[in-house]
Amino acid sequence: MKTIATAAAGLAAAALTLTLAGPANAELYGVDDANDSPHGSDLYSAQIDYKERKVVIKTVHDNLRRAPSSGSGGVVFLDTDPEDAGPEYAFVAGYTEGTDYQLIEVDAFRPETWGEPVDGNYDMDVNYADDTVRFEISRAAIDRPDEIRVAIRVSGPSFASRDWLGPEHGFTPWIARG
Ligand SMILES: [Ca+2]
Ligand SMILES: [Ca+2]
Ligand SMILES: [Ca+2]
Repeated sequence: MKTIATAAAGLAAAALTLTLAGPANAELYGVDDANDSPHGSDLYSAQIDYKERKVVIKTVHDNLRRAPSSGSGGVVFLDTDPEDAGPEYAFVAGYTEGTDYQLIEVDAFRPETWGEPVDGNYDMDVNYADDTVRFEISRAAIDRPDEIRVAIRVSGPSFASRDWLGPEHGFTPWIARG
């Protein structure tokens, strides 16, 4: 599984979906993003793996640094309910040393709609050597959806450094639970 995941991340194709054999039958979705931001947070690719009990998201960036002055951070929006327009949750995080992260309930992309922190298990790790960020969100924390889709926005300190995965407010296809 590790081999397949690594191969998926390395492909230059715009998007691909792999259905892995095995009892878990996990669906792993990988997508690349252009070198389209001048900032070190520039998103290069994302991989979403909806496992049986958790969602694992891994993002690859240009150059992540520990220094808070680099200002790198991002928001992973989770759409868990197709009946209700827009995302239901947002994982809001700083990617520099000493910054925090939080999974919150949202009604839309606009921060004015962002609500309370979620009561549940989630975690984030930044790897500065690999320039990657790994998110883990327990399925229970997001009300156990059958499918999810994800939109990701990263940025540095300035608005000009904002970089979306694909188009602005663009979601991945729906990804079924493994
Ligand atoms: Ca990018
Ligand atoms: Ca929704
Ligand atoms: Ca982009």
